[in-house]
Amino acid sequence: MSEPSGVAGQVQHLAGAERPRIALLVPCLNESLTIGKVIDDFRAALPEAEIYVFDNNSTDDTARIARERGCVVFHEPRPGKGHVTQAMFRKVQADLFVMVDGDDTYSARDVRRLLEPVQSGRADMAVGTRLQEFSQGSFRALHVFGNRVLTGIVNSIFQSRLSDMMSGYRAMSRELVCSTPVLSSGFEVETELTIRALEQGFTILEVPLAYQERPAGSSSKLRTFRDGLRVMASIVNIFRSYKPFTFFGSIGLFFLVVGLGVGTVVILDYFDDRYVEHVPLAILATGCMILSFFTFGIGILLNTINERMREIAYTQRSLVRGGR
Ligand SMILES: Nc1nc2c(ncn2[C@@H]2O[C@H](COP(=O)(O)OP(=O)(O)OP(=O)(O)O)[C@@H](O)[C@H]2O)c(=O)[nH]1
Ligand SMILES: [Mg+2]
Repeated sequence: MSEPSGVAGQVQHLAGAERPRIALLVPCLNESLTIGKVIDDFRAALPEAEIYVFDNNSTDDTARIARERGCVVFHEPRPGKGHVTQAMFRKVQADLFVMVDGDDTYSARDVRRLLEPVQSGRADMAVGTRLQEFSQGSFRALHVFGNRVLTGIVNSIFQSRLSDMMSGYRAMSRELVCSTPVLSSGFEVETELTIRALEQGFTILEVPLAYQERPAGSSSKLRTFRDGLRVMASIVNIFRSYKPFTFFGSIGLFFLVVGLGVGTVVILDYFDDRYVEHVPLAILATGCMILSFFTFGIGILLNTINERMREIAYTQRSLVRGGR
């Protein structure tokens, strides 16, 4: 993983603050069965944090229960965990952020262990990973498999060594929250957050934690195939826009290899009797070579634009570190 680019600034930032403001962010859709316990547990474990519950058109008592317990409740009209995360990043001001699901699957007892790397400046994002320790029934087998496959793809594209990219329990620095754009609308948001943080050179640290199953009567909002496909699509989109040379270069390489292979047949054909008999192959080879140059060109062009954008992002991050 890359050098902790934001850490020096973060250490300085926190050192200057008497007590960092901590925000606990809880996305909720119909979690009335568990939200009360989640709030009570986190209030006991982290009394200095302000708790924000983000509700999306819940049809049960989630919002009322949270309000009665003195939490700040925001209502987000656009459905989806991604939309809710966008609202969280826009509306809440703090020095340290902790995101946790409202379904009581993550333990409040682990919160300080999760916060510590970010608070001390060792990491910009600490992710509570679940795949080392989880109870029977807390995960559907297909989810474990899908998570491992998708995390593996991201690791190979971004040269990272993550084990659970989709965890909903994470601590983040103010700098990361202020400089990471969130554009996804649904469950692909955790993948997006992870990839964008990696791409910007933020340090991600994984903290293995326990994961327990939802209590009886509480239901998951995750739809295996639909949400799995959305995560896959968002990986492809982010890969294309953040690593354009690798993305378009791979396509260009494919056309180059096919063009050279087919072209060799055509050239040998020509040297045989000074006449090209396989005209369709000649057209195919020419087409492949043109497409290859095209895609390589697009890759180089987008890569150059990306470099410029990175320079702008770097300046913006300096501003985020400097001002409050
Ligand atoms: N506000 C809001 N919260 C949501 C929405 N979808 C899910 N959530 C919340 O996001 C958290 C994670 O959703 P879950 O359904 O538990 O998804 P998951 O943890 O990935 O999947 P499971 O392992 O099946 O629990 C829960 O607190 C949900 O209430 C949404 O559309 N709006
Ligand atoms: Mg859950």
